[in-house]
Amino acid sequence: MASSNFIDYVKICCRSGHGGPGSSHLHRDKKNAKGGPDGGDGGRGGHIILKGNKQLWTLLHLQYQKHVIAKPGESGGASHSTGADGDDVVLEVPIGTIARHAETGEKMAEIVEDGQIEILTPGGRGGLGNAHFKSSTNQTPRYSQPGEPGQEEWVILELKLLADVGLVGFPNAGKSTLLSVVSAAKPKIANYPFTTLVPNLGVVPYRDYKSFVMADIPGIIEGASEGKGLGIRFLKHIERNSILLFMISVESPDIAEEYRVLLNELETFNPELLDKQRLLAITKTDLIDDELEKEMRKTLPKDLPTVFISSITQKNIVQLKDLIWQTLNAE
Ligand SMILES: Nc1nc2c(ncn2[C@@H]2O[C@H](COP(=O)(O)OP(=O)(O)OP(=O)(O)O)[C@@H](O)[C@H]2O)c(=O)[nH]1
Ligand SMILES: [Mg+2]
Repeated sequence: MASSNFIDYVKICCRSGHGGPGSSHLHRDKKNAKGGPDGGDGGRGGHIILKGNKQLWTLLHLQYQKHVIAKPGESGGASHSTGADGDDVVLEVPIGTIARHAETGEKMAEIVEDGQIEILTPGGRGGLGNAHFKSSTNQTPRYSQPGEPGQEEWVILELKLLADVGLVGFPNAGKSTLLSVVSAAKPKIANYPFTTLVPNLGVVPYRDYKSFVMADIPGIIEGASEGKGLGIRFLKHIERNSILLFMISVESPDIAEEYRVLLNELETFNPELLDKQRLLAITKTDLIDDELEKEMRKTLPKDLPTVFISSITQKNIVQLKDLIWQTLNAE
C-alpha cells in the first residue's frame, strides 16, 4: 500500500551552467591588419528554474531525475558577437512546492501560482570581451574575462497541497464521495477503508462564479500518529488548508468519541492544526430517519458548527457549501 504514484519529496542535484568566456579577438581585414579589439561577451550559463504548473499534483516526474544540469554559455566571438546563453532547465512543479537547500535547510523558493517562475540555481555570468577593456593607454587589450562558474547544490523539493478546506475523517466516512459530488474531481470511491491512498484536490464552484479548493486526504485512524493505517504522512497536506471539515458517518457508534480521536491524532502530529477553524459534517444521513437524526443531535460535540449531509441524496450539500464559504470569508 505504501507504493504510490504520489510523490511529495524529492532531492535533486542542480548544476547551473558556467558563463561563456569573453573573446579577446582583434579585428583584421584586407585593408586593416591591425584593427582594434572586437571580442564579444560570453553568454550566460543556463539557470535551473522552477515553474508552477497547476496541472501537476505530484513530484513524481522528478523522482528519478537525480541530476539536473544546465548548459554553459557560449564564448563571445569576433565582431562584437555575444555568445549564446546556455539553455535553462525548467523544472515544472505543482503549486505548493517548496524548495530548500539540502545542507542548510534554508528556503530557496516557494511556488504558489500557476506559471510562477523562480530561478533556483543561477547560471554563471558570461565574461566580458576585450572590446570593453580598450582605453586611451591600451588600444589593443588582449585581455577578456573568463565566464563566472556555475553552481552545484543539492535541493529538496517538497510539496504541500494548497487548499481552502481539508477533509478529515476515518476511512470510509464518505470524504471522497463528497469531493466527487461538489467538484469535478473523480476520486476513487469504494466501500472499504483506505480507498484513498493519495490526496485529491477539487475545485468547488460556488454561487456566482466563486470557488474554493477542497482536499480529500486518506482516512485517519486511532494511532495514525504512531504509524497505524497509512500513518500521518498525509496530515502535512492539511497544514496549509485554512479550514478543516471533519466528516463522521451516521454509522459511527459514538460521534463525539470519533471526533475526539481525530482531534487527538491531529494534535499529536502538529498542535497548530487545532488553531484552524473546524466544521463537522455528519455523513450518509440517508441511512437514518428524522427521528434518529434528532436523537443523534444530542450526542454531538459542542464546540463546532455541524451539518447533517448526504452525498447520495444531496441533502444539505448547498448548506454545507454556504457554511464553508462563510467560514472561509469570516477569517
Ligand atoms: N448511503 C450513503 N453512502 C455513502 C455516502 N457517501 C459515501 N457513501 C459510501 O461510503 C463508502 C465510502 O465512501 P468514500 O467516499 O470512498 O469514503 P472515504 O472517506 O473517502 O474513505 P477512505 O478513502 O478509505 O478514507 C462508499 O461505499 C460510498 O458509496 C452517502 O451520503 N450515503
Ligand atoms: Mg477516500
